[in-house]
Amino acid sequence: MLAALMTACAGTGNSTATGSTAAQDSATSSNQSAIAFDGDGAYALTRQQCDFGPRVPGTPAHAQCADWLIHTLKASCDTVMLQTGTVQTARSGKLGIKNIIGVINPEATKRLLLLAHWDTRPWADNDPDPANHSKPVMGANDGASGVGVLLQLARQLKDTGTTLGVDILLVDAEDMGVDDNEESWALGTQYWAQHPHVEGYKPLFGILLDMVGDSNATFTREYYSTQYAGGFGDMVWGNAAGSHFKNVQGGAVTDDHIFINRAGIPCIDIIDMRSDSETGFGPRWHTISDTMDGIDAATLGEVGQTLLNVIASLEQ
Ligand code: 1BN
Ligand code: ZN
Repeated sequence: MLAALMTACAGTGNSTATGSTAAQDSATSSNQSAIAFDGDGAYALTRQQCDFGPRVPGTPAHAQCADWLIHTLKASCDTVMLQTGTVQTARSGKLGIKNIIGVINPEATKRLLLLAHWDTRPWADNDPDPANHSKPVMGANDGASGVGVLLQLARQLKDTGTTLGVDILLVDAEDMGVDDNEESWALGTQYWAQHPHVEGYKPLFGILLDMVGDSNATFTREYYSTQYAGGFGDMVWGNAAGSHFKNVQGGAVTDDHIFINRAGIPCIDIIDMRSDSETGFGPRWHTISDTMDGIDAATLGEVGQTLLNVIASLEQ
């Protein structure tokens, strides 16, 4: 089921951004946008999600946060859609999911897909204390951070206007997976890939944000992103804003972008991976410590600024 919920507030004109190149798949030069991304705004939007509590699918906090996400996107996007569906989880049977899509400039043929998962993991099964393994993760970083950046970005694009078509896809049920079962992850994205919100949907490429808020984040080049969409990765890292971005090859992760790529849309993952940790991620990953205490507005700011730079580059 797909419902167009609201039409409001078209883009208001040309961006004030300046930049150098416009190549879609091979540009590596930096393109500093004239628009400054507001990391504090993204921080506040990340906190607002956490204020609902863990957003575990099927819980009241999840339903309340969905309503808030739709409401918040409506203020910035031309159209907001709610996609509902049913998926099969590895551990807890069938599950109703909600994917939320904010569309900016629906008439534009040149489009960019930006996505993040908004659900949180039901089990903090990487917590150092086994007594916490059945507790839910707050998901300040793993969930809310990527969404916070995208909500703030949409807000700023509404203010400045853009000629680019931008689709913000907030996917559900990314984090219900189990070890050694790739298909048990990214259930909302797998559903969307089978039922895209627009028939024949074909953006230039996609950018997934996952765990983009930690003060010690390192954004290296994720393996599958390079395999499927390396040229777009060159472009994004060529526009990267700040020291958390490292233009070196990093590890591989089973994340939403895999299923977007399999659907024929090149997609990269901006994700905080740590080569020096056993899990491959930061110490708060899938623990009860993934709270706002670990979130840094400056890191969110670098990621948002990078997206604004990419958008300015594509507008040329
Ligand atoms: C990312 C954040 N992921 C889950 N939370 C994806 C993932 C899947 C990471 C399998 C490790 C293993
Ligand atoms: Zn997770």
